[in-house]
Amino acid sequence: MSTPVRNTMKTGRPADGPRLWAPAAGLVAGAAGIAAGELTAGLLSPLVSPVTALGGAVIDAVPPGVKDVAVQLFGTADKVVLVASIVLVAGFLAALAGILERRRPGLGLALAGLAGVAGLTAVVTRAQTSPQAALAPIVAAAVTMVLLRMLIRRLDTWLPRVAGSTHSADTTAAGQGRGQAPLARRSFLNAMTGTALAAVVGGTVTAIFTRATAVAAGFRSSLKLPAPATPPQTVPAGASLSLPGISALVTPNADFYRIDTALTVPAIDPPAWKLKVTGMVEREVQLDFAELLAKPMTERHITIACVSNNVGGDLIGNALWLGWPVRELLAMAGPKAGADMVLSTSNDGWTASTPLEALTDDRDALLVVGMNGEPLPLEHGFPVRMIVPGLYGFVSATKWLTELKVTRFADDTGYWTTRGWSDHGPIKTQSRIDVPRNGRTVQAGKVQFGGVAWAQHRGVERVEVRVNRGPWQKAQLAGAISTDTWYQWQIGIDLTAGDHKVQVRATDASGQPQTEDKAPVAPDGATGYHTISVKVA
Ligand SMILES: Nc1nc2c(c(=O)[nH]1)N[C@H]1C(S)=C(S)[C@@H](COP(=O)(O)O)O[C@H]1N2
Ligand SMILES: [Mo]
Repeated sequence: MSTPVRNTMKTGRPADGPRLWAPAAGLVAGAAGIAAGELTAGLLSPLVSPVTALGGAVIDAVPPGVKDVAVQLFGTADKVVLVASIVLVAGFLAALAGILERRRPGLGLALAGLAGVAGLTAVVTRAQTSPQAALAPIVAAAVTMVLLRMLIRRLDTWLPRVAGSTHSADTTAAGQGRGQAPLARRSFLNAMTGTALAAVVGGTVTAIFTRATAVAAGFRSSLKLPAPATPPQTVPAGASLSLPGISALVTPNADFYRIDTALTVPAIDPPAWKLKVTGMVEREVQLDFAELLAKPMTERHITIACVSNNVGGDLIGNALWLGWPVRELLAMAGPKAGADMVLSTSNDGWTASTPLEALTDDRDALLVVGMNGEPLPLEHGFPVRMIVPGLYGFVSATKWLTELKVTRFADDTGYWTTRGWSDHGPIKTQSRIDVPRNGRTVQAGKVQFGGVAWAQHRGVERVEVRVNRGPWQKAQLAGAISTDTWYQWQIGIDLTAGDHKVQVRATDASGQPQTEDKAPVAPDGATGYHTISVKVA
């Protein structure tokens, strides 16, 4: 019993001999947490990770004067300096969390939680953010907290904590701890090694993952889109109705639905990109990115939709696409007689079968490089994708496009067709009620209903609404940008108190109304009327 007491007198508290273990535990826990968060972001939202979001937030917050000084001081290394500073601050906070957690269980966790909230705030306020991007800072904070708690608990077992600064009070506890010291020590050190290893492995995998994305993102942000060579498409003044809650006529990139089979967003450097036209052609043609950008571009609003869009669903969006008509490229190659399909291939191997005719007729099937005035976002197919008016995405909208093979439906099959979906995919006439939302309670009197309707490349002639299967009432149909886009519609209907079922249907320009028969999304698109319930109070 005398040894620990003597130690106490000589060197201070026995428990804090290796004072550095607590901050070290904080550091490895924080590193592993950040690695987990960055890896999550690498998988789900490569454009917005907690670290890059915090960096972006710092850049935005710094006054221009300071920015100039930083650029002058560090030159092009300014970003490296910024990331290094973030790592330093994070390291300091993690070490501090270790110390605090050792002092008082929960205190270090609170600090880690606060850092997580800061990361979350940075992530959700970035322009390129997405709902799934919010997961990364949450994962980072949660992993840090769990590991920190675990490590400090083991440290406490090995070297029991000392309350306050009085030495004698803890002698007994320290003595007890020393009884199990070798075991407890090994348990702590093993956990430290394991955590540090996880952090290194996670960090390395993330770095490999995100490097290519960062390069592609860099090319994208420095890309200057060519101006369209054809006159801009006019948007009629009446195309946008001023009904609160109705879908925007043009969907912002950040809100545009995303559907693909890519676990990670393919990262392509434009200088390395090539598009090949192969198969049943007079001559194979190759096009690189610079050549494509030099072609006369067309800019068109086109509403694309996913075949998996349920009636009333939101897997549909309207954007302004900038691109070169596919028919021009196919004309260079010269499709041979007998060909009836173009199998387009993505950089990641995904394929779509598009009727040759849809790519050679006068519709605006485009090799797209721009979306709503910006270079194509990475997740929407950067640097080049295909957009074809009137066809579901699975048979036309190939992202990260690399090859067009002119072929025959009899000889080749697209990715989803081999999995039970149709080989052709014209978009079915559909309509959707945006306001009021399903299940809402509204005031008795005139209730405003509104939404969107589409029959791409055919056009919508009429939209009607009915209440409780009563007579169809004609809605006001907004002017269209073109038949290739959706239309907004609106109608005011007098409703009395009670529960009401409200339905909408569209009729295309050929006079064909959409069918009431319900069909599932597979194999070629859902049918039926979008039906909502409203409670009138
Ligand atoms: N390379 C590739 N392109 C693809 C897909 C895919 O899985 N991989 N999915 C298609 C489907 S099913 C649809 S609906 C559209 C969606 O395009 P978006 O994500 O830009 O909205 O992309 C199409 N292009
Ligand atoms: Mo789709």
